[in-house]
Amino acid sequence: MKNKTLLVLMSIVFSLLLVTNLAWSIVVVVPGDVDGDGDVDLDDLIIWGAAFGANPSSYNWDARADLYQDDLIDIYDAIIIAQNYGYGT
Ligand SMILES: [Ca+2]
Ligand SMILES: [Ca+2]
Repeated sequence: MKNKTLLVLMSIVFSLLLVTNLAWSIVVVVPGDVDGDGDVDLDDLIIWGAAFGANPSSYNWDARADLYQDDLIDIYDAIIIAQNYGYGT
């Protein structure tokens, strides 16, 4: 009985780890996917545009749009979107 409970608990933990890793992989595999919905389209470009010129202290800062990860939302982030535009649509 004790072993069965342990086995069930281990299965739950393993399943959670698997789901977490899959979710993380999706974010990593689609560069330019600002809103994290699995594609790179106009919605991503709109979020980038709303944050354009922002740094972390700006009112319109959106870390999701900082694809180049240099604490500035600029053309380099847009290039990543442009390079992958249409992916998954
Ligand atoms: Ca997207
Ligand atoms: Ca950036």
